Amino acid sequence: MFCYQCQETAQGKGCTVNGVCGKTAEVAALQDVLLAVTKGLCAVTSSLRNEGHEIDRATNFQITTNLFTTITNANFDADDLEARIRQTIDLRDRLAKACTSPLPQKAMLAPTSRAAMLEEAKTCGILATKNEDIRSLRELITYGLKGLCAYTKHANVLGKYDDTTDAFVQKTLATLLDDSTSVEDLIALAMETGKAGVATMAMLDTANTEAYGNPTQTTVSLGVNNRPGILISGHDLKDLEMLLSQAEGQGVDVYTHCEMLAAHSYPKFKQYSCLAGNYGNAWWKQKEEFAHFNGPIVMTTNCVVPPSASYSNRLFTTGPVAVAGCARIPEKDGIKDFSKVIALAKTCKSPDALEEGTIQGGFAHAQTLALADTIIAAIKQGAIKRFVVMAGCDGRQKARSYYATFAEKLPKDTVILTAGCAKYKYIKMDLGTIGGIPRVLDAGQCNDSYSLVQIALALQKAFGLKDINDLPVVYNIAWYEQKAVIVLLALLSLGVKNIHLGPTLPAFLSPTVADFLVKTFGIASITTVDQDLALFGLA
Ligand code: FSO
Ligand code: SF4
Repeated sequence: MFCYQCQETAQGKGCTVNGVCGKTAEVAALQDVLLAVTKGLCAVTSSLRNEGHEIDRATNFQITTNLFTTITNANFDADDLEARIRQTIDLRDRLAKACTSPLPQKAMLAPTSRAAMLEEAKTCGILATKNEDIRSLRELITYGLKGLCAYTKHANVLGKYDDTTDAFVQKTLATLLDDSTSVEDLIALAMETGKAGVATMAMLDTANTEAYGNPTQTTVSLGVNNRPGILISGHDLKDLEMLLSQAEGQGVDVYTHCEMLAAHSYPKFKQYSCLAGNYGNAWWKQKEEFAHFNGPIVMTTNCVVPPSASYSNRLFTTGPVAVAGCARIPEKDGIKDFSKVIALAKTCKSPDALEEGTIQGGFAHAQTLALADTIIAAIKQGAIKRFVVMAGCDGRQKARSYYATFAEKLPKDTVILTAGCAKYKYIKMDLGTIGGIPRVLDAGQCNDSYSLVQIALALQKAFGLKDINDLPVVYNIAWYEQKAVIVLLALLSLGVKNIHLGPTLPAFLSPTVADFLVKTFGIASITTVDQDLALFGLA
């Protein structure tokens, strides 16, 4: 196997035996094949569009979900992946019958058995591209599209679609099969991917806020009650809504985990009395923390970690997530039935308390902009000197303690803007307030980084600045998996410069591609907390 799509890749180079994430070589190979046959399907859909045919939404959704399935920490189930490969080949072959243009040979891989799939993986993985710059750009684009597809899927289940972006995603994936595409063309495609990422995050923001209202400032409990509980994790708000509506009045509480924390701030979810607090910390602590939860756990998206025996019989997966041996919640006509989860919860002890106290959330664009007058006045008076965007992901590596120390050492006249699970490094610290405004403004999930852009654009307008980079904002972003890649490409497409990225730069950037990003956008890696504070003028 070879995989280097996430920040925790082995030795900062690539996982070659087993994934640091827990992915086996077999699962890695099947993910490579799934990606390859999905690109083939995209070559067919793109040719059909060129020939004037329409592609139906079920096909777009299959492609979107396939990409989401191969994201880090989503799918560890070889049988599920094999089934998806078969479905994709069937769909491709059915559609290809109507296609009159010649299709590249690489688009038509057709392994028919598990063994043939594993054999095929040897020819269609990352290292099949020999030129390291082409490989680097192909992977940068692929990872950006994986992140984009994750956000598309969330919007789709809430009834929002963007056929233009779906067509772009498919044409781009098909282009990645074409060996005549130059480095320059691929760089342009990476930038286009960023633009498509902005459109997708805007669509998801509309989907979420139309369905559940605009998040408002909210205090979330970290403690537990004495009723049995269900823990729900991942990013899928539609799954949460279905679970809450089915669990209400059943004598059980529903707790959020990791990225699902953001749900507490939506008006619609506040109406459910069974929605209790947030349990635990960022995804990478789940093995230790889920053992103490005592009740069922539902993973709606990444990040799932292969479970230990102490709770694997309480772990349920759904959507793109799958773990071999764990129960799955299927979907039928848009509905998911959580009755087995609720029934199991009723037989379980209430959760063991991990911590007490509360945290604050809900500072997506509408809530933060409702405070715009106070914020602008504080900037003018010098009470707020700088905003520091610390969005992104958390992870296992010890080097990430940098972000806790960085947040702690920031001058008291700075405000942290955050989104994503990166916040777990500092959201529980008491960093105080400025004129009543918390010094950590949490916009929500990683996709809600879109809110941070909206806030920056509103401040740019309020201060009459020509360039978004003239704002008193610094970007110190932590990345882990591929949703962070689309957020990064989206920020670049909006012209944001000098983003610092850590704890390490992506292994998939070749020296030439890294150099391009450094020279064009001023991207830099982190150093030490003190050096970086000095560099940002925050010492
Ligand atoms: Fe975190 Fe995982 Fe939201 Fe990621 S839970 S790491 S960037 O999936 O998507 O922030
Ligand atoms: Fe390794 Fe990350 Fe790939 Fe898992 S997702 S195999 S940890 S690079």
